[in-house]
Parts: sequence; C-alpha cells; structure tokens
Amino acid sequence: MGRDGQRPTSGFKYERIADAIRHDMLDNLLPNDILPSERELADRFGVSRMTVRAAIATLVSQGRVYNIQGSGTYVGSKEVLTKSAALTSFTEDMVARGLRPSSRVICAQRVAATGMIAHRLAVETGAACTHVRRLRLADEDPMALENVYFPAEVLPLEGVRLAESLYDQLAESGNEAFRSEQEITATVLDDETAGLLDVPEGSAALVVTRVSSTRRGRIIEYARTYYRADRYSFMTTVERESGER
Ligand code: 16G
Repeated sequence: MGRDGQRPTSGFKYERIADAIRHDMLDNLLPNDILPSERELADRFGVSRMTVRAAIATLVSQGRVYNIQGSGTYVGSKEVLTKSAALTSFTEDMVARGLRPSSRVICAQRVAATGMIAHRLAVETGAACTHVRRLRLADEDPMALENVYFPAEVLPLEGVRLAESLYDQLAESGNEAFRSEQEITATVLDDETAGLLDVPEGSAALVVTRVSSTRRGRIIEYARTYYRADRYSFMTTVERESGER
C-alpha cells in the first residue's frame, strides 16, 4: 500500500511494478540494503525480467535505488528532506544537511509587473521587477524549481550573482527576508517541469507560494516554487491559541 493507502490502478505494467517495489520493499529496507535479483523480482511479481528492468530504471531515475554493475541494485540513501517552519533559504536548507547547493539559471529578466505579480508585490501595474527562474540542486540532484519576482529596486539584475544565494545578496543590500506568508498546495508535474526536476511526467510535487518581507514590512519577493514530493516534506508546529478553550 502507498503512503496514501492507495495502489495506482492505471499506467504501464513496469510503473505498477516500480510502485509495488517502492511500497512493498523499499519502505521496509534501509539505505544501501541490496534488493532481490532481477530474476527473483520477476518471479515474485509474475512479470518478465524486462518489465523488472524498466521498473528498476524508473526507481533509479527517482533516486530510490542505485545499481552497481556486476553486483546488484541497492536502496538509495536519498532521504526526504523535512523543511521546518523557520524562514530559511534553499542554500541554508541544503548546507544544514551537508548537501552542496547549486543553481541552474533558466531565465533572469526585467519585466513589468502585471496582475497577480503586481498584487502580491504590492506595486503598481507596470512597475519594474526582476523575474528569476532557477532550478535548485543538492549535490547535483534537482530538488526544486523556483520562479521568483522581486521589485527591481530590491533586486536589480545588474551585479546580481544569480547562481548564488539571493537571500544572502538581499541581506547584504539591507533587505533581509524576515517574514514570509506561504501557502502549500499539491500538484502533478507537467512534462516540462518534470523534465527539469528529473522525475517522470505526472509525478507529485508541492507548490509553495511565498511572499516575503523585511523586518520593516517591505515586500521583497513573490515566489512560486515546485518541490519534488519524493524529496521534500514540510513540518509545522501548531498550538492551541490561549483562551480558545
Ligand atoms: C527558497 C524560498 C524562496 C527563496 C529562495 C532563496 C521557500 C518556499 N522558498 O527556495 O522564496 O527565493 O529560497 O534561496 O522556501 P537562496 O538564498 O539560496 O537563493
């Protein structure tokens, strides 16, 4: 059974086998444990070795298992990263876990704020802002796809080191992120986004929409980030408000 208690009923046979391996085996094994051989898996699931091979390839692409040639298939050690409720940057999150953060800049341009962007940044329609789209990686693995808008005077394009921490550069210029309002929703990835995040099309993702401001209440970013649901979870602490009962 999956985490949600459901077993998918559609899709290719190899996808169903990948799912079965994920839920019936990987959840009960530890990182770096060896998986049964291709032949054993084929027997166990009553499918051909070719189907098992395709299922394993899917799990390899998801980072759930890895192959060592001539030896076998092993459980991957890529864990789900739990993001706390503290306001942190991607760079900080990765460094805190001993992972090396990096960025692939997909686009960086000056645009005129319209519609939702102007509304969320609380600027006039047509106001200049900087749009940055980056793929964020941890130890070379794609983790998240960020789509962020900054008021141009907060983050002008000139002189910005786009592949490095933007929160650090905002802080250097006196615009440290202090508070964020964020909403987390679920989605399945389209072909393009799935390709960038290196997961199969239709994979689950968490979409975090974040509006951040400085201690003085100046809005500095409107971000929409897609996180791989197989690598990320979000943790919050909830507390009964005093006097509620
Ligand atoms: C995180 C933030 C994003 C911010 C980025 C800065 C969430 C949901 N999003 O991805 O809003 O722009 O970090 O990271 O946490 P950087 O300082 O590493 O560039």
